[in-house]
Amino acid sequence: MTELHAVVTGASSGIGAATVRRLVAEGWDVTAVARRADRLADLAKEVGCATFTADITSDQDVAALAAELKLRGPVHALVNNAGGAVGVDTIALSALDEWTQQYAVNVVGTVRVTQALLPALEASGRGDVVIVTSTAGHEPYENGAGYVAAKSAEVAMARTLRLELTGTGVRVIEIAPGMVHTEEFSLNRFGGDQAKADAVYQGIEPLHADDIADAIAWTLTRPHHVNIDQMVVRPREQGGATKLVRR
Ligand code: 8X3
Repeated sequence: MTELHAVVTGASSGIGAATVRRLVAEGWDVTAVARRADRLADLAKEVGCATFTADITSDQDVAALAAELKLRGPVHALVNNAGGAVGVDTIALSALDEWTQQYAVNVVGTVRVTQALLPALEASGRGDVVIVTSTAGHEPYENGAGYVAAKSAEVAMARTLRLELTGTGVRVIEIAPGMVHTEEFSLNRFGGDQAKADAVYQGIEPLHADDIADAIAWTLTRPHHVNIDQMVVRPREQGGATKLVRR
């Protein structure tokens, strides 16, 4: 069998980069996609993946990605990981552009890339669409409703897509991580305030990007008649979105 080809978005750091490393280590041919070309170049040098620089909120970039991938052959897995949170205000005080931005990246961006790559995934004869959502899509919490809402929409999108693709040979797999300590997630949420970002992870062992890459790789490597619909992964000390036990 020819090598399996995976495309990973949001691959320049965090869960995306960890997933690229993990899939390459497991023998996949991987195309890493992100906005930051310099980080992609470093990752390519480190692990030997292919890269494509694209912003998933751009129709033009994603069309170019699909065209490039068409030349490279079939796509067996798309890992929709790009996304993130912005802002920690209440609904009453939150900025509308933060809502728009979070919806544009997490929801519409994921739909855009999925639409563009579906023909290649179906043509592969054994496609997988992985959607990295969040526990925020399953359980609301205060001071982050723009993210909670966007992730809830992504969860709904994954469930709908699975129904629509049943019978096509394409699996739809949702991975919903709880608290994962990555270099940038909380930093972006807190608008670049490193001290506030660091405080999120104090007194608890959070998940690490590798833990989620491990979950993604596991779901992708089940026999193809097995669809892991949804996997919720939390740190042990996070019993729920609003229940954290710190040391
Ligand atoms: C990230 C998890 O708890 O910050 O998706 O919403 S949380």
